[in-house]
Amino acid sequence: MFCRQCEQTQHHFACTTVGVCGKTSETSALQDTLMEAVKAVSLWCVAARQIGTVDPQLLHEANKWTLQATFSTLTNVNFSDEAIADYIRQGVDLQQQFQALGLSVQEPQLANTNWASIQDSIEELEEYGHAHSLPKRQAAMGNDDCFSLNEIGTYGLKGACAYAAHAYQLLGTFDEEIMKDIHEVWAKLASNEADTEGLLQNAMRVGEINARVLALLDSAHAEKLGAPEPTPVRMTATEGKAILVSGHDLADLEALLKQTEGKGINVYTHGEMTPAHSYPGLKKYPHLVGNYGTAWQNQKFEFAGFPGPIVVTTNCIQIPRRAYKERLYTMNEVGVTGVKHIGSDRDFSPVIEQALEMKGFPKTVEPAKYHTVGFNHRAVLPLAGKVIEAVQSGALSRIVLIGGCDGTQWDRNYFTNLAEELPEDTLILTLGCAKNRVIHSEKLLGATLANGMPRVMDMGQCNDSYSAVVVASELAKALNCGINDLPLSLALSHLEQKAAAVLLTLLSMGVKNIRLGPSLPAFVTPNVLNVLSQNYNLMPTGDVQEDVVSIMEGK
Ligand code: FS2
Ligand code: SF4
Repeated sequence: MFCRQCEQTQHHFACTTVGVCGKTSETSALQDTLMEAVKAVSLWCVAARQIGTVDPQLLHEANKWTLQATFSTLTNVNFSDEAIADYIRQGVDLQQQFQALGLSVQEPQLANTNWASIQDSIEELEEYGHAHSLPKRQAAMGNDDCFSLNEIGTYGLKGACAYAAHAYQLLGTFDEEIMKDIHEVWAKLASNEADTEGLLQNAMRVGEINARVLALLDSAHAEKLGAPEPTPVRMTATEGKAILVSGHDLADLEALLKQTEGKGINVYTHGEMTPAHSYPGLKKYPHLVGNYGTAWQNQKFEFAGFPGPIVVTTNCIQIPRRAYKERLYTMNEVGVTGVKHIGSDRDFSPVIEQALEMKGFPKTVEPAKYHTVGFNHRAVLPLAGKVIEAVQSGALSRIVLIGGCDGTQWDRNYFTNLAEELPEDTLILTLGCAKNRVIHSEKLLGATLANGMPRVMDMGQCNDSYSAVVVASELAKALNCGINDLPLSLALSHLEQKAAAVLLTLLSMGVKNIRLGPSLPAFVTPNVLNVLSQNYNLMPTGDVQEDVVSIMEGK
């Protein structure tokens, strides 16, 4: 195997024997095969749209499959060989339906791969992946810098597909323009052509596509569940039977809340699900009692200690311990061999039954602890006047956005230390799992600015990154300046491919001076990094004290 798609990759080089995430060489090879199938189907979709007369149902199925199959290959999503092989088989079926239309495609060799001959045996599907592993594709391109640009586009587009899959979950429909663009970019990434300029533009196009996907997701959330509003979330246990929900998918949580109504079961959020409490359509359920635990990387201990079943709707899942495997349920693109999977009908009966059989929490923890979520752009923008006044009067020196992923590495403490060392007249916005590096800080708990505004405002899941884009753009408009002239600094903690998509979105908007850490991606070559530093002043996180000084100087 050779996988380096995430920040935790072995020795910051690549996972070559087994993934740091637990992914086996077999699963990795199957995922390589699946990604080749995604590119092949994308080539057919591009050709089909060009003639414009293809059965809309076939395109709908291809859209859905593209997003879900791609999402299954993100870090910490699917460890089940059977599930990955099923996605490949569905892709073969789609490819055959397109082939039957007699279209002509851009990369005939890939699009016409005779998958049908290998699809019956999982070993052969795996063999195909080994034969098309990353080093082999890199050698075929023959230019490491171009391949690095291809990987940047690939991982960013994986993230964008995951966000688009979330939007589909909520809306049940696709934005055809977005899907057309996604398929065109996959088709471009299918090529071995060492086209530096084209691949760089392609990476920026991924960022631009992802901006539209995030906007769609943002409006889908608000349309279905109401505009998020600042809401204190109980972070301690309440006596009674319990179900824990992790991942990002709010439609799944809503379905579970409906099915558990009046059953005497309390529902808790975990990890990226915490911001769910800010949506009127979810917080109206009194049995959504609070949040349990912290970020995804602590799940092996936290899930083991939870006295009820656990549902993981999307990333990030870890290969479970025996201590809770029997009461773990996956959904959507998530999969682990031997773990029960809730189907697309969202029938939570087995989860509810198991929760009723278990004891739940023996008593309510007092005094309770709370954390406020819900500073979505809809809640922050009304404060813009106050923020601008504070900036102009000198009461607020700088806004620092700390966003992205969390993970196990000790050096992610950088983000906690940064937040704690920033002067007291700075406003800290958090987004994604990275919030966990800030919200548990005793030093920052309850801190306010001189004008009474909270010093730390959490804007939501990484899925809500659009909020940061809106707030920055609107503040720039109000102050009549460019985004890079705002008293705003960004520190991004990256791990997986959704973070790559968000980073490309910010770069495609021309945002400069982003600090990226705790280490730089293994797939960025020194030459490509030079280009990104020259064009965007993208820089690695460094020494906290020195970074605080630079940030406060606007560098
Ligand atoms: Fe966190 Fe993991 Fe949200 Fe990432 S739950 S690191 O995949 O998607 O952020
Ligand atoms: Fe390694 Fe990350 Fe790939 Fe898992 S997803 S195998 S940790 S690089």
